[in-house]
Amino acid sequence: MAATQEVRVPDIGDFKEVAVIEILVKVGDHVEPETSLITVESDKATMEIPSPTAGVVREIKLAVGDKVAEGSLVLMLEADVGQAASPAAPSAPAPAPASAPKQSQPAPSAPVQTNAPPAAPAAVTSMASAGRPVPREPRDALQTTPHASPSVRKFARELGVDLHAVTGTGPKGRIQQADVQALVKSVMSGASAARSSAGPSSASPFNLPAWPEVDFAKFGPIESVALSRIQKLSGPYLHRNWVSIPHITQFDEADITELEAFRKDSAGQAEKQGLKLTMLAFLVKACVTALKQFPQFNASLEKGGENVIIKKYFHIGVAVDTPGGLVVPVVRDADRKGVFDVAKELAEISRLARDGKLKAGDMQGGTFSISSLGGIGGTAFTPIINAPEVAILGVSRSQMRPVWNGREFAPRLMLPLSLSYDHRVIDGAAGARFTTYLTSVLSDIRRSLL
Ligand code: CAO
Repeated sequence: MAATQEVRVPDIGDFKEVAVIEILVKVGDHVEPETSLITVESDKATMEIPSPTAGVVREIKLAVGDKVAEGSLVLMLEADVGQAASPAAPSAPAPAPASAPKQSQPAPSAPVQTNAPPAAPAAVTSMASAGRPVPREPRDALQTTPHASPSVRKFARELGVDLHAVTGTGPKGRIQQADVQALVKSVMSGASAARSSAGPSSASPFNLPAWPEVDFAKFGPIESVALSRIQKLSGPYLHRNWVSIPHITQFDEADITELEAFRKDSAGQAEKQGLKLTMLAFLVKACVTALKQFPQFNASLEKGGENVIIKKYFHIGVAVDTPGGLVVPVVRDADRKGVFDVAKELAEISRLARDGKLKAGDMQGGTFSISSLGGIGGTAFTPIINAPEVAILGVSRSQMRPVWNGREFAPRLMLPLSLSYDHRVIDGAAGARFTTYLTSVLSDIRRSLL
């Protein structure tokens, strides 16, 4: 007849009293050697206590929340016939004998045999030798390690669920099996995809935690305002570009003291032609000069990512802020236009954009974009690349600043530039060379003639 044996907490190292946080089996369950029976947790770690042998759970001797130590009775197990019919368990918890394998020793792959040395306190020794407690990550690591028992981890692993994506509803935010199931269910029902397109939440495709659903009205008065039509249309594309392009942003400053003086000198002449000669027109021309020098910035990555398509035309997109949202009309063949023509065209496309009269074709075919916030303010920002382009120049507000010229500080008008580029196509060194060259062109616009 099968023997019922006590299963006790084995040697768990230095821990004197640890809390039972999970009971992983129930009466009647058949367990195998190494099956996890309970999970215990100290201040520093959680670990699972495995079964020493195969058998049927007859009685569970503790409850969640109980404090246990080495030797505490876990449950009564009716060992399978031919399995570990160990000698009677000690009546009181006993320390594992010196000969019993310790936590630091590797656990044997096979369960303890029935001919275990009679001197060994059966349950404890069996437990310690059949399967040492499996420590989990230290609690210190919980910032980056999800808080879950080994069995839940195993469950998540089997389903291919990254526990970082799961919100734990257990005590201290511990992830429970039901939480893993809930995430799988929401992904399968498409809820995550919906969340992903509704906001920057996205449990999919990055397995991020679900976007918090907060009842803001609980904290104060609120008003819900619909996004504009343009925001709704462009949001998913901005999101796609932001998450799928490895952006690097290179910052630099151009000394535009002379250029600004030239612009002001030419303003009268431009006015006679009925146009406003803006810094932006010069920036478009300077960028074309730099793009000719660095063709990989006037390019697109071919689908499949094997080739880069270098474009031999220069269509510069310009971000325009409109009451309805951001649009990016394109100045075509900017290399073939003089700065006055570019200024005229910029004024025209900005007006059309603000009046909502741009046609779809006006916003297509761009090879490089400029986003200028210089008229508003700021010192730098990180523009999002306008795919399938591979780079975009952000322009912030110029400022007169003291600049050391080798002999003294001189007042110079400095223009901050923020170049974001696709690191799959452009190396960091090329990014820095591009902005260095661009700033030299802006500092001495005669370079654009070379
Ligand atoms: N530094 C200092 N002053 C600047 C400047 C700069 N970099 N750029 C423009 N200014 C000045 C202009 O000289 C002008 O001054 P005056 O009125 O005294 O002549 C004033 O700021 C306003 O300029 P503007 O904005 O009307 O004209 P612009 O040519 O600089 O820009 C446009 C045109 C269409 C780019 C701009 O109106 C715009 O919409 N910018 C926003 C783009 C945007 O939203 N980008 C964000 C993308 S990321 O979400």
